[in-house]
Amino acid sequence: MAVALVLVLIVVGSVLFHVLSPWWSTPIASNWGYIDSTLVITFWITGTVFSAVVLFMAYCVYRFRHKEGQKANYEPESRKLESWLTAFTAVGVAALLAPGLFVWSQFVTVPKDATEVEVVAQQWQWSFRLPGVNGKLGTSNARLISPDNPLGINPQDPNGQDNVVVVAADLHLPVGKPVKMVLRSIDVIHDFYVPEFRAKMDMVPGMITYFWFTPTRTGTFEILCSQLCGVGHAFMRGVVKVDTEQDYLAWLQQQSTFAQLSAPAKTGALVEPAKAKAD
Ligand SMILES: [Cu+2]
Repeated sequence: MAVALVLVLIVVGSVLFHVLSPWWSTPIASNWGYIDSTLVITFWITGTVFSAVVLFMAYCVYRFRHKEGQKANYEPESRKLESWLTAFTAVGVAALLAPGLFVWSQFVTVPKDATEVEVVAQQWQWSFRLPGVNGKLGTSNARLISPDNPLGINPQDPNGQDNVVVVAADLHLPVGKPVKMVLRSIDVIHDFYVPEFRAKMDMVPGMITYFWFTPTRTGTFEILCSQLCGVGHAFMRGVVKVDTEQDYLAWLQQQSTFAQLSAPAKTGALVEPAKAKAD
């Protein structure tokens, strides 16, 4: 009797903890409401099955408790019961997986008007690269990384010259515009994660991974690394600021391009006035 009661209390406690818990998702700031819906569906299915199984256990513990002179039937096989359990489990697992597959297909199908933004991870900081006027990021290679070229941008590629380089500083994005996040790592596996965007993706050395999203509200959001990447992992934090179009352009004006960053070192000359920084 006591065991059955404990099992019932575990179910009631778990459901109450879920409903009353203060630890819930941060308010969403992207178009990925579908990811929240998928999580809610998963909670409903796993919660229902968990409650049903544990309550059934409690019922059995109580109903078939030890009684003097009572002997259990031995029934090793039940085709009917096995068919039911197989069908029920198959439907449950399909219902858990199917919504995720739909969301995943949208997550990696980038809209044509999305702007590419590159994120480069390294132990233990975040850097970013934005395209110039032609909207293209130049090619890059980890072998080209040097103190003057921290992201390894190919100096021979004309598309790379006007790329905006932001090393170990905040990333700004304009609100309401789709962005394709192109992810690279230059040492170990990291993972770009902004909880409010409901989006995360591993960054693997030697590979370029990506996802897309549209920021839906302005604000300051924290970037976390979601892969244990060494002793500084916990301090690998960054900031994304989602700005109005006007604020975003003002910020962009103050950033340096790859050509500006590499020119003084090569020629010893100042950058051209037309390309000079606003400050
Ligand atoms: Cu990391």
